[in-house]
Amino acid sequence: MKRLLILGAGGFGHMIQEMAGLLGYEEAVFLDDAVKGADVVGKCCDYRAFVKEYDTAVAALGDNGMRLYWTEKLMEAGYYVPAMIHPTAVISPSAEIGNGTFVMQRAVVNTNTVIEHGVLINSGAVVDHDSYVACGAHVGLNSVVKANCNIESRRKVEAGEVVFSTRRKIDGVASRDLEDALYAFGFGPQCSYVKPFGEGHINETYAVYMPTEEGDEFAYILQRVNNNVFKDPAGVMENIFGVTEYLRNVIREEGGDPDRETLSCIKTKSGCTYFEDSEGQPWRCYNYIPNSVCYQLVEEPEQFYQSGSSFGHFLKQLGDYPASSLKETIPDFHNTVKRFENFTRALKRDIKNRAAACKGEIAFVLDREKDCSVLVKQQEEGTLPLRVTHNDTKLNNILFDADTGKGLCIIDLDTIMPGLAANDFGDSIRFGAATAEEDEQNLDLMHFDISLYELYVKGYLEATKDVLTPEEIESLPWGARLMTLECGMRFLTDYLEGDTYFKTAYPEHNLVRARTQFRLVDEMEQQFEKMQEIVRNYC
Ligand code: ADP
Ligand code: GN1
Ligand code: MG
Repeated sequence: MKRLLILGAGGFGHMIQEMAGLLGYEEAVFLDDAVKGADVVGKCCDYRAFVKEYDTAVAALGDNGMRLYWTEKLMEAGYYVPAMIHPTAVISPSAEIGNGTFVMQRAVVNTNTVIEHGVLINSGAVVDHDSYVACGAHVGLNSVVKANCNIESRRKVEAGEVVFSTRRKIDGVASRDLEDALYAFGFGPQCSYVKPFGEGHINETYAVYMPTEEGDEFAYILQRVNNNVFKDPAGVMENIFGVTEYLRNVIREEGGDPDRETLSCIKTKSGCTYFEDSEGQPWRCYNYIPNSVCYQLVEEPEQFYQSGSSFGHFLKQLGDYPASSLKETIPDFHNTVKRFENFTRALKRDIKNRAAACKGEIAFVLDREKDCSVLVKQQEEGTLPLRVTHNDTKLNNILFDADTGKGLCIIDLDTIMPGLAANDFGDSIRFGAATAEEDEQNLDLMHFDISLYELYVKGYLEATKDVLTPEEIESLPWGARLMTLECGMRFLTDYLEGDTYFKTAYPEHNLVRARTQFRLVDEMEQQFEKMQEIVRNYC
């Protein structure tokens, strides 16, 4: 026979007695210190004496402290102390309800919510998803505990009250905007900590760590997109969502792993491709690709071959992507002629009076005005076709597989736009076929490494020689010269304009960067025939 011993014979105790009948108990009697009656079989302090006769017991006491105290006593004494859930209550299968907790008529406990022991969820109350109700709490009649709330032990949520989720302090969060972004993408309630990540010159990148059973795990990349540079963040995100969704299918057809071989973008909880913070700045989010490495400088020559192969493969994968659907996220991004014009305008204005400090660098650029139009002209004349290109093919925009060392995933897709293959090729050479980092101050350490150039050519042409036209192949060495000149010119322009575009760490930073680029251009010019010969050897 199913029997229940109920501690507390007050009004609430009698509700539980009624509920016991609905739940199939054939007998339900009370222990109470004050109330007498036929079904009051003893005082609360006699509870141990009944454990054989009534192996199941609950503490139906309205006072939160008393209910919790007696619930724990009953458990200690060896009673089975069930959760009492009214048949009209709705409990998510993923919710957890503790021992001796009461869930009354028409209460709702939603997905992933945890209710501890000795709690009372009263009639009509709603505890929404991912909330936590600690032991001995009382969620009152018709009250609402919204998603992601934390109700403390023994707290009384009044009848009809609405409890809103309060934000936790997340380690590493120093600004309200970062916190808002974490909550917008749904990481707020669980996130362990965040920290700055990456070495890009434009956006702000954070690593987001989430708890797992094995400890904290780097799970997401959260980025504040620089809307001084990208004026149409919705367009940027539309491009990235479009391209990555397309690439997933291509990769699947190739037998690859779409979760590792392209970026996986995450929408905000309200379904947007990015979140706009209180200052109007856009934030977006990707899954972190685990077991991947990113390099600032070629460490093993093989990496640069891999890089050529990956960027070449990327161009091919997007061969049939509808280029006209892409938004031009930065107009004239690699129009070297326009970049030259911007440079001369900045020079004329010289708003920071810095021109006097960089006469040699200025002359270097002015001497090369003619070069700036070499590729632009061929594109305008139709000799070089526009393709879907990446436009920022630095070595640190590829992730390598940590186990195999092979190129794994092309990242940083903000500048995916119609462009020239030579520019993608050239930007990789500019950054990777160099013996020092872009901002090396000692120019004696900065050289163009033609053997690295050759490795890249090999990897790139192995992947693309069957799709590129002979004119495009011929244009590749010019791409290297001009992307390097253009980048140096952009750094110098920004120096003259007072460092408004690229992030800088010290006042001469952009000038230092411009100098390394011009050193590379100079060496490429000297070895240009050899560069052309190498390309011809691999096609
Ligand atoms: P930026 O525009 O600042 O260059 P990136 O998108 O290139 O920003 O990201 C900065 C760095 O973060 C990259 O160089 C890479 O190390 C890392 N990174 C970015 N996205 C991912 C990802 N999905 N998985 C792993 N690492 C990533
Ligand atoms: C910028 O964002 P990041 O660091 O990958 C710049 C590139 C430059 C590069 C120079 C949108 O790239 O064009 O070549 O710095 N990106 C943008 O290191 O301007
Ligand atoms: Mg980058």
